[in-house]
Amino acid sequence: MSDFIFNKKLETMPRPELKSLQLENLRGVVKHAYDNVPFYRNGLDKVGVKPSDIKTLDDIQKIPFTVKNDLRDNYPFGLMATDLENTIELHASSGTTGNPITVCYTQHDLDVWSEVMARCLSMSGLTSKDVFQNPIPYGLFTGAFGFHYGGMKVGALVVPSGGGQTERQLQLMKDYGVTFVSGVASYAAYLGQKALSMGLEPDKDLKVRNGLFGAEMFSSGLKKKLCDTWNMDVHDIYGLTEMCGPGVSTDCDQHDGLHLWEDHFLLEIIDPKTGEPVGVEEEGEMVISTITKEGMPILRYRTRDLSFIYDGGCECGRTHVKHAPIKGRSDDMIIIRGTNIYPSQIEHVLMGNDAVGTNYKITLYTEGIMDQMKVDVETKKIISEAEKETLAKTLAIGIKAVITLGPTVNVLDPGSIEQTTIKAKRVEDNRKK
Ligand code: DLL
Repeated sequence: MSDFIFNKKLETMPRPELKSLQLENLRGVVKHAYDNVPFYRNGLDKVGVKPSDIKTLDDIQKIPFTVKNDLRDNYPFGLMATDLENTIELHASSGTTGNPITVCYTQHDLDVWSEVMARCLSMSGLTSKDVFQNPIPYGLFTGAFGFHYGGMKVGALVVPSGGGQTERQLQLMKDYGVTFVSGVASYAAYLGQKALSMGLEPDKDLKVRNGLFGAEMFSSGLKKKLCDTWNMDVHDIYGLTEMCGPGVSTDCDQHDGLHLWEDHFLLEIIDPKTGEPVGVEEEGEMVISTITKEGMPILRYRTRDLSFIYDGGCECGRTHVKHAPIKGRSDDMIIIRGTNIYPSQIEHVLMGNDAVGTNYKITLYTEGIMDQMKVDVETKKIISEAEKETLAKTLAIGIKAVITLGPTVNVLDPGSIEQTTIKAKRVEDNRKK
């Protein structure tokens, strides 16, 4: 397995040097935001903090948090720190409620994005020898462009196949001898399932041996299923529109935590209830600051994503901090009959079963006065009705053991649950409010 370090100097920089570079960048970005963005100037003035008060990395705690609504309230360009004239690309998240989160990049921002993506892709095995298919819709969503720029920087042959047309994607993969695939985790799973239904055996008929996926809940069970179906090494990439898009962190060949690029981002973990920092290895909400962004710097962004920071170094030689794979979003938590549940707990049970495919859906509904949960799940291969019944019982027991609540489980044939091309909608809440 290749684990080429794209930027050896910066990725393996001794920690004291890395921390001093991080502080220099933090001080620079706070001044840039204060001087150019009224939202940050007013926020800092309100708490009586001047950019010159940021003397240590811990001083970041003096800066107020930024939340999603701040971006929505300042839609579309109110948080820009440069003139639009200096920006050359715009991206936005889908924004199912309210204004879409919109970000603009200067040439410098695109250079940084390409650099961090090149690091993530190299860490996942991409080299200039690879044929790299990028099956993500090219558009406002950051996904496709981030991977594309990073792939070009590594020098791989990038196939910008875009979203959808799954059969064609597989045909191109075969024709071009594709060796590396990217994408949204659930779509990668769907590609594998579709290949099987077309009579293709991805592990034998295709040359894909490495994949880098993310953008949504990505449990270890789903990772394992992807590895097995494709006979490939699977890496996890994290990122969000507010920071740059994909490229904030990725796991190295140790597959034990994601390295976050500390020369460009600063990660804190807080207790989501109190806003206070939690200790190393303690789970909480990720708060991230961009520390080299020119166009739209974001300070202390409350991501709502739950994770924890690892203690200690990494065998791979990279010195940048590692965080655990995202457990879920604090706002993903379902409260049903007084029980708090994360969808990832259910995904974990489903993906741990060999007969189960990769697609599922959780529906919450009200029956009489009781809230209920239904889990629809596809099998990997077509099985008999009797086998489906047995599997449904096994899964219901497994789920109950984890969440203490027994859902109705419906086991369905492969391809029965609707597949979307960007992010999968895993939970539908139809409860009477
Ligand atoms: O999803 C950027 C991206 C594209 C990341 C492609 C990776 C690959 P947004 O649409 O703004 O940006 O959504 C960001 O998606 O706050 C997380 O809740 C979730 N997310 C992203 N990556 C992961 C991951 C892109 N690896 C939101 N594991 C984030 C779990 C993830 N959740």
